[in-house]
Amino acid sequence: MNSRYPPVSLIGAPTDIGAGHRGASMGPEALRIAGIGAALSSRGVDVIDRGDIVGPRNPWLPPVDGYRHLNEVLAWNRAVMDALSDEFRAGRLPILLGGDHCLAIGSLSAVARHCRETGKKLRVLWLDAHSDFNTHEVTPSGNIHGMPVACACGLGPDVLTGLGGHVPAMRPDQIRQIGIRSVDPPEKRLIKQYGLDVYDMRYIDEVGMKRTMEAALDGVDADTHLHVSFDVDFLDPSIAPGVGTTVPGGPNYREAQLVMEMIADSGRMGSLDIMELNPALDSHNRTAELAVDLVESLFGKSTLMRD
Ligand code: 4U7
Ligand code: MN
Ligand code: MN
Ligand code: MN
Repeated sequence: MNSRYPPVSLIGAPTDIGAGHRGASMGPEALRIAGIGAALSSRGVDVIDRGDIVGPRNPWLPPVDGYRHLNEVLAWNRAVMDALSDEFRAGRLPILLGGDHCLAIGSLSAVARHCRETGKKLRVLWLDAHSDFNTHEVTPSGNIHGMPVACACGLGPDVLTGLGGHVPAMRPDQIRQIGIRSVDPPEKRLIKQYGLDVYDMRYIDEVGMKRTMEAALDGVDADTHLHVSFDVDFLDPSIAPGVGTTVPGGPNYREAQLVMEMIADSGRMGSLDIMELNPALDSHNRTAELAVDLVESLFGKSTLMRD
């Protein structure tokens, strides 16, 4: 067994309850079929698949007061938060297999609570084409997968912002967003108001991925819990077509690999979300296979000859 990593638990959350397209509910199974469990075992990681969380079906209704499916989103996120909290208490590293990105409300709530309980510092790396900082007042869609970061910062309905028992769950300065290239205009104003640290694609183009990641990981030390929330639409759609909300101009394979390798080098990743994979829009499961390949890099598979 690879002693560099704590034992890992895979937790499936098969729902598209917060998304604007159906199909992310099939994400967990596609990641399993792409071999996520075996890939981790082959890295020497001790891994258990806990199976799938159960929650309400998707009634596919229009938004009410700027929220689509708020009650169902709450039920799923409660279950996600409880499942992750159990893993943290058992000293394990949970990997949440989404499912759409609204479920990060539950994972961020659990991670924040875990850090409060253990006194660890929290750093969230948000790998996404989108900032997910919308509120019910400004959302163009009502889809709650566009709101999890705002909820974590205390901006959203009380039932979601209070999920982990502390509002806000975290401060904006604990979050670094990477790969951003689609932000709605009022969302942009909120991000500036809250002072979120955003490494957008323009920044990455100008500065390069290496220096971007050095900046995003700056200050991460032995006392830090690093949570990685990986929205698969972070990747350029030419390599990752299997997502509902593609945005051109994302990181290519080598840039994405470098992101994962540098996170691995930090040695501090304590939890991971793999979100928004939509097998209904994929071809031959290649986006799932790419996600699994990148997870191997996150767990230390290196392209370096120097190590
Ligand atoms: B994802 C959007 F309007 N901003 O709020 C919205 F562009 O989890 C998209 O990052 C949100 O994939 C995308 O609906 C949410 C839209
Ligand atoms: Mn996204
Ligand atoms: Mn997202
Ligand atoms: Mn999406």
